[in-house]
Formats: sequence, structure tokens, C-alpha cells
Amino acid sequence: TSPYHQTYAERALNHENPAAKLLLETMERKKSNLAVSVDVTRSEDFLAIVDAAGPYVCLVKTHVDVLEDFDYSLVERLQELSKRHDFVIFEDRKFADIGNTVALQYSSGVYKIANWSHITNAHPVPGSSIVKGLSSVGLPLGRGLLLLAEMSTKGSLATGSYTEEAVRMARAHRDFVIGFIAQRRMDGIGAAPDEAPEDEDFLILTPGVGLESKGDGMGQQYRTPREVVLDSGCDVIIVGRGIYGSEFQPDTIAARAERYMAEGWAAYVERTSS
Ligand code: 5FU
Repeated sequence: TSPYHQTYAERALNHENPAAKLLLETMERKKSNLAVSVDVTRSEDFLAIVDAAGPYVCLVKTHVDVLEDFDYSLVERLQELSKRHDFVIFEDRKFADIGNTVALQYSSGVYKIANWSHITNAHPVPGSSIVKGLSSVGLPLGRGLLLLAEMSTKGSLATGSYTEEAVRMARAHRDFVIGFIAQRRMDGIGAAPDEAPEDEDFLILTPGVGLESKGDGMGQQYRTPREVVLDSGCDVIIVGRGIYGSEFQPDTIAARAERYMAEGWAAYVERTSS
């Protein structure tokens, strides 16, 4: 059976990479394929949102560079919450430079992302040297990388042969590249029918998910959890403003997270039992 029909628990066995295994096991344990994306500028709001949504998510996605009052102690607080609520951490850094530079950006500077983020991501635009640079830092630490094969935005240039090349790049680095940021399953994409490895199992993490709106007036496009998980075969739904809104009220955040979790899981159950 293809990954589309397999359970997250079965798929955890397909993966050697510790971050991929951890994510799939966490999804199964918590019965959640929901990730919350926390894009706010104050550490206090950030931690309150993570704490409120934490029980319902398999993963927290961060953009730590938008925090105005970032201090490395924030990372320790995030790690405590990650243990308390049992979620994986994904810094959505979208690396896009030469191998030597991304290795420095990943390991060093103010954020030292590789120290604490189980998963990060990169644009394939520089070519496979970006994977080499990042894996020199992340692989010894048991980290995993997602390549941006597609984007959720209107007019995205990551389509067609660019997407196919992203999949080929991932296939050549299966120890470190665990999957994609994409809008659909990538199984077999870019390979001749007899070329796609049979045991290919990439994780698909998908932003651009919302129940209340179709977009945000700045190019973002939303689809429902059901469309993303059942119709397009994606594995993790990533929801930001649909969960934390603009008020940052813990009760509202928890209720919204619970609803997205339920919808995402129902779509997965339907998919794996079909
Ligand atoms: F790679 C991508 C993409 O194609 N679309 C995205 O929206 C990443 N994102 C991120 O997901 C974006 O940077 C936000 O952090 C998040 C979506 O937030 P929203 O509030 O649910 O629109």
C-alpha cells in the first residue's frame, strides 16, 4: 500500500531519520495531524499561544526572527512546552543560500536553530549544495529537512519542473530530507514510472489551511483540512491565524485548535480506511 493509505504508525517504521520518526510517532500518539504556526511578535503572546494550542498539535511551527524581544531563554521555554504537551518543533527558516552560508545560518548567529528545532526547511533554488550544507550541521544532531516543493501563495513559481527537481533532490538525500512543504503528495513525481523507489515515503506538510476564509489579501490561499488531507493526500495541516486570530485568547485558541485537530484527523481516518 502507498503512504496515502498507510497509518502514521506504519509509516514511522518506513523512516530512519529520527525527526521523521518522532513526528509520525507523535501524530499517532496524540491522534493529531495539526501543526500550529505561531507568527506573533511578542514572546509572551508566542508562549501563551503555544501553551493553549499545545495539547492539540503534533508540531509547532515557528518564525523566531519575527519576535521583537527574542532572547535565547525563549528557546528553553519552548522546549519545556514541547515536553509538557508532546509536540515537535519546526523553525520555518526557508534557507536559500550557498551551502557554506546556510550551514552558518543554521548552526550559529542569534538563533542557533539546529540546537533546538527538530525540523527546518529550505528552498531548493540553489541546487543540492544547500542540502549538503544543512546536513553537515543537522544530520549529526538527528535533525530533518523539508524542501519547499510548492507554495500556498497565488502565483507561486514553484511549479512544474521546479517541483520535480525538488523531489529528485530529496530522493538523492533521503537520510536528511524527510519530505516537503507542498500542496499535495509528491510520490513518484519527477520519476519515470519504473524509477520511483517503491519504499518512497515523503512527509507532506501543508500550509494555507483555513476554515473561515479563502485568503488574506496578501496572496495567501486557504483550503480546508479535508481538501488537504483527503483530496490532496497531505500529512500535516499547518494552521496559523485560523487558530490564534488577532485576540490571542487562550480559550478561543484551544477551541479552534481542537476543531482543526478533529477535522484533520477525521479526514485522515477516512483516507486510511478507504
Ligand atoms: F511555505 C509556506 C507556504 O507555502 N505558505 C505558507 O503560508 C509557508 N507558509 C507559512 O505558513 C507562512 O510563513 C506562515 O507562517 C504560515 C501560514 O500562516 P496562516 O496564518 O495560516 O496563513
